[in-house]
Amino acid sequence: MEHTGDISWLVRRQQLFQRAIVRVPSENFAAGLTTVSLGTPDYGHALEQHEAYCAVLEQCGLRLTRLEADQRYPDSTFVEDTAVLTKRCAVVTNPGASSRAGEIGEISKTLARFYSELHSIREPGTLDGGDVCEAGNHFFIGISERTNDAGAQQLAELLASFDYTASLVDIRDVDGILHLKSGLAYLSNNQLVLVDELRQRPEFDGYDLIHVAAGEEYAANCVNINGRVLVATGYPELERTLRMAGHETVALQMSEFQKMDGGLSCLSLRF
Ligand code: CIR
Repeated sequence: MEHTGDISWLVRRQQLFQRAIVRVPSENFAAGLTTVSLGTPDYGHALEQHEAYCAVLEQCGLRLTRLEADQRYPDSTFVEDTAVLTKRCAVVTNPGASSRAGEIGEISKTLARFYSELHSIREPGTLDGGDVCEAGNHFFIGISERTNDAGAQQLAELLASFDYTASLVDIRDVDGILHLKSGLAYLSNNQLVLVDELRQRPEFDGYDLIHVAAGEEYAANCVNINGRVLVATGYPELERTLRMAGHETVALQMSEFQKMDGGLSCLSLRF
């Protein structure tokens, strides 16, 4: 087939991503929430790193919807937390941090352009997209400081109505991870990347597990986009392991987002 730049035929065959929504960091990005003590992010560097991230998404074949920076919500560049996107439906979340609740307004409007099946998580449920790990037709939903039981149950029921399965993974006793996907990623072909503290969990039995070495935990939040695995720069063990498992990797500088508890997946909504 002649290459025209249109990859929709490939998407249909391989269930790949066509689009992503991103939001430029706002000038007051450093005023967002964080649990780590890695210093104050530099806004200029954050913009550069965000731009490099967007460029890689485009190189992976995605068409981007770039939302403007929104000063009202310093964490709003972490768009992943505001929705869960699947091939069959989209679910707007109810973010667990009150300072982030208003982020869903513009995301809902944006998603309405692309999805006819658009649903929402409602009070008393709270849910952050960072707690939802899609693994083919199955979804792992983390119960965390942000996602409560009610939110996780609502999502599991919504997903079931679209013929997806889900299992809940309580991570409230796992140190050092804000969201489930801070320590877990699904790549493809039954492969899960995960930090040591999650490796004994029965929920992951039956998957091929790729372990993240001690000291490289931040890199567990990697993303497979149309056959390329994006990983944070500076974690050579994981990159080597991924390559040995047959993956092409692309390393991206994430230092400024890491200072605000954000990883690679958090910066986009892919669909
Ligand atoms: C927050 O605490 O909500 C942001 N500073 C970081 C969110 C990271 N999002 C993610 O892991 N999905």
